Amino acid sequence: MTRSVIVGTAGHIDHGKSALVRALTGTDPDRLKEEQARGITIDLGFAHQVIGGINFAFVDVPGHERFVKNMLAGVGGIDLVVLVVAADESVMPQTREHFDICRLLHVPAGLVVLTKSDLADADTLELARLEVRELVAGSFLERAPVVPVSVRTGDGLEALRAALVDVGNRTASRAVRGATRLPIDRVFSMKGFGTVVTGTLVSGRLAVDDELAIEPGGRRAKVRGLQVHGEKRRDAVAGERSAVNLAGVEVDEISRGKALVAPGAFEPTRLADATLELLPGTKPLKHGARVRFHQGTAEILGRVALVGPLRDGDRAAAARDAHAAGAAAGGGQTKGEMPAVQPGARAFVRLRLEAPAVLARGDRYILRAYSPPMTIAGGLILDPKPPRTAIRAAAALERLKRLDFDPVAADRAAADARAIAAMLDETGVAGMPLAAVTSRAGVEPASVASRVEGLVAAQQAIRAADTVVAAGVFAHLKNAIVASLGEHHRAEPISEGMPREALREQVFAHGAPAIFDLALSELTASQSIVARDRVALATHRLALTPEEERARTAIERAYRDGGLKPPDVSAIASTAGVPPAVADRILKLLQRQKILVKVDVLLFHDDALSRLKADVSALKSGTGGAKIDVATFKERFGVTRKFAIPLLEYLDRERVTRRIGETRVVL
Ligand SMILES: Nc1nc2c(ncn2[C@@H]2O[C@H](COP(=O)(O)OP(=O)(O)OP(=O)(O)O)[C@@H](O)[C@H]2O)c(=O)[nH]1
Ligand SMILES: [Mg+2]
Repeated sequence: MTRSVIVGTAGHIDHGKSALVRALTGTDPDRLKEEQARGITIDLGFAHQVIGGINFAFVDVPGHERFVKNMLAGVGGIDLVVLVVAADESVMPQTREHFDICRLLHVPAGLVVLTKSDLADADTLELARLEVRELVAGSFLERAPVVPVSVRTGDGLEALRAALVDVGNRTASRAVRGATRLPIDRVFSMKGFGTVVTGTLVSGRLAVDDELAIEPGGRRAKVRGLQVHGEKRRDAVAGERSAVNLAGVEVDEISRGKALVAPGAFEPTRLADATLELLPGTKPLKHGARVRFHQGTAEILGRVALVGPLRDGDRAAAARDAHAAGAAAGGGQTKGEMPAVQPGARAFVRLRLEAPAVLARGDRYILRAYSPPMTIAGGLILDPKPPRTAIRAAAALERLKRLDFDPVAADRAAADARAIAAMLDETGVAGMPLAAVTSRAGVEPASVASRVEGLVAAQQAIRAADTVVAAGVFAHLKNAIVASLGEHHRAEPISEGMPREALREQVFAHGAPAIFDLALSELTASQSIVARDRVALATHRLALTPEEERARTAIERAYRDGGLKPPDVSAIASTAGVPPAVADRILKLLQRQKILVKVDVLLFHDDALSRLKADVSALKSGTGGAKIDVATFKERFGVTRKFAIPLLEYLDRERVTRRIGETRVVL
């Protein structure tokens, strides 16, 4: 299969981005009438071309400062940026802004094209080259090729193709094993097909007939057809721009900013904890500032709450500012200890969004000021479902330091394990379903099991069925079971133990049943408890008071003596001289111990019933024959009809007899 590389253009308005895409692909990415009339790009444009064996998909973005929002929707999924700088104008405001966005989003690779080289003399070209070098110094583009090109004369196009292939060959492929996720950048209706969405498949794979979800909203949709680069396909993998024909949704139910995802893999969220890097040359970012949050193809309004500095150096800058702000306010008190992030500084923040976003740990995002909407910051999502705890506390900062990580590090296992462990500590008895380990902890579905196994082996977590809990929670649960049983035995010494469900309700009502069952079986294996219908401490022995002991003897004797004509339950208390409450307890105990057996509404001594079964069975070989009816039964066992009917039915149930019409056959 040909390798796919997604190339985004970037750069100031009118610097020749669209003209360059057209020269490379033969397709004019400006497809809107208004774009063609005004000669500017307004929305994203797309084109593709195989060059040097690589399938390049171009996402052409607008340079106009008013359309940075659209640029942001296009830049999210790119592998490689072509930073376009007109040789005759050199570096301009949106050259810087687009470059900052690429840097903050950690676009992995790129190159610089000095366009309109035909309009610049050698000195002007050299000046532009110097300014570009200065701009990208110390960044991911520091060593990138800088290629002068003229689409007018065709000069440099061959060199550009060679540079694209060279850089393209070195880009890493995307997370094919990740959960399926396609941020939607276009939605339209196609005659005869219905709803089509397009976007870059940023992780996972897609295939015809897949059942997917559109988030936020949870709308289910089925993939009816698929195209990659204008070619019909059965499936698409991460890193490919795809057009997906969906069954089951209308065009007006979807819009740019939503995402097509594997059901359950991404839980939409309005709250996220993240790192933040404020661009130098911006204003300090105040706690609570209203911002425009951009991730994937979505733009969502929200506010930034500051948790704390990322480094001690950042703290110093913050403290100086707090001091200065206090002095400026006439020496008055400043609220909180960290009123603002300083330009160029980094911090841990909590993002509070005004609408739900589809986020995963490890996502990069961009912030623009609310007004005027300039790009001011970017960062990395650390936790897309943080607990709603206080954020200005030292513990909150410690927590985020524990969650901080490098998403492109070659070995993510350690960071993943740290994150899962931290999240398990917070989820407590509820634990995490394995599916949440993907969305919240940002672990690829294929790696979830091994990450969790690692934590289990390190005795940090316990897994049962599809739930993981912290090892501490599990140890606590086992202690609570033992403590509850101890208390139960003290309070009710003649109970054999607690019913399982009652015990679970008491010690683990909000926990996963599988975890509770695992605790019971571990405690059973270590011979601490005995768990049947009822759960008891292994050391538990029934302890009757002398009064209860007397009652037990009296009641048992009454039933034994009664045989098939047992005493009346209500009469028993008075005849045996036992208080009704005690009699009641003892009757229940004797039934639990299976010394008394309930037949219909009557109680019989087990001995009497055993004897009856033996006697009836014996009829088969005796002279009376193998048949018995109610009258013979009454006579033979000396019981009235009141007892005869339930007893015969009992014998049927016990398979000693079988009823045929009015008589019974002894089996
Ligand atoms: N002489 C010359 N003109 C060029 C060259 N490349 C582009 N142009 C012209 O520059 C103008 C702007 O080109 P576009 O490709 O639309 O610029 P853009 O960067 O896409 O602009 P926006 O998308 O609006 O940001 C057009 O009139 C092009 O014909 C070039 O190499 N030489
Ligand atoms: Mg353009």
